[in-house]
Amino acid sequence: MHFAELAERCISRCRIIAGFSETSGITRTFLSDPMHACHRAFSGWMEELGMQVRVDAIGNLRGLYGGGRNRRRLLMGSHLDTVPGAGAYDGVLGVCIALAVIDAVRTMDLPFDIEVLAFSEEEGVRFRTPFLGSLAAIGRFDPALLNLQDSNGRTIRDAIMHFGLDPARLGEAQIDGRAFAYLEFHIEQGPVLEDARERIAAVEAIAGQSRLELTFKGRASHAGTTPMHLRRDALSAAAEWITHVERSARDTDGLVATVGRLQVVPGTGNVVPGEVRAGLDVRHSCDEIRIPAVSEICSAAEQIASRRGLTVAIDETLNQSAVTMDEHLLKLMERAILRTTGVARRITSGAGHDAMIMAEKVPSAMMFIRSIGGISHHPDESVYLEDVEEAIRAGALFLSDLAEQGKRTA
Ligand code: HGY
Ligand code: MN
Ligand code: MN
Repeated sequence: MHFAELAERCISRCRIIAGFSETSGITRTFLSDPMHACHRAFSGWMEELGMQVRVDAIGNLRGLYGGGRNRRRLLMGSHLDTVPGAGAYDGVLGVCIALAVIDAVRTMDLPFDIEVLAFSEEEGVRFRTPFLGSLAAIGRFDPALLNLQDSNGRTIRDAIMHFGLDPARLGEAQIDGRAFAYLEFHIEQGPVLEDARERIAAVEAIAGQSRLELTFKGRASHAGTTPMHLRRDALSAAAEWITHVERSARDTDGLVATVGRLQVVPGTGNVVPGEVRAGLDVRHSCDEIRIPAVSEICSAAEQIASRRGLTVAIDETLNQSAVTMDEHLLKLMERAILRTTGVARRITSGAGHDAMIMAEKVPSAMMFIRSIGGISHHPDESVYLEDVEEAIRAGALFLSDLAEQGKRTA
């Protein structure tokens, strides 16, 4: 099949998967029911390639190409879960391109097997903890997480069992010493390639990220009878703090900070809010800037709360260091991209990816595909067919170079 046809098939498959959703838009969270249909579709496409397919205990869908001879393994993959109101390409396109690249190299005599991992949970939406799939794949899934509850009071353990999987077998999800590299294709989710009018790029680093839950506690009271000077308004405190967060990020070069989730209790118009739960997301490519920025933002929350007679509880749910991709694989990736498009750019990812987790265990590389308008985490997220075609072409070149190297060093 030509690269153009493979690219067309990738995009039509992303549209099919987009239809498996918990909502009228695109929302597919960790081990939700639509994930079954998603698995059925991808299992069929993997089986068409002669892959052995299984679902591990954390719900990663895994296809093994060329397996059975106990050879070294190239891992490729991305995630199948989405944010609420997502686009059709974040994560899913990466799994589709991985299968398309395998299809493109089927006639090659590869000296290694390929395992495609379609991760069950990268966004961290349902249980507010990201990367559950890739953490289990590298053996860093903390069993204590099994007791985390979602907004309906269901635990991760419940979700795993409800999906028909066995939490006692989480250890089997771990990759073994046969894995020698991990490759992830992903949309850029930002404006850099669009601005440079380039199609694909090699990712050299992924920004570190902190995620925290802050709970401002004041006192709920009657909106009509409580004078302003006697209030302990949790939402006014949070609002003052949120403007501080924005100012602090604007004043720090390269820092992004977002309060994307706010829960107001009791959340009705005629009651002064007694409690506010806020989700904070802070990122920077340099940990030495991100970590002090997080502590400054947290002390600001404490000062604002105490000045207003409130308390604030702060729970850090993620402190993920910035990660650089493997230099050797990066050079190979640049070569493949240069031979495909004539230009080869290195780019830092502001978005987090499973590659930053896999890189703890195995040399990892990422290829970005241009996001039209830089739009992502939005229904208007889209890609150009020609860019997907170039990504598959460059991916096939990357694999053939990797194979050549493998034969030389065998
Ligand atoms: O939020 C992120 O960085 C990614 O989309 N999970
Ligand atoms: Mn995402
Ligand atoms: Mn993603």
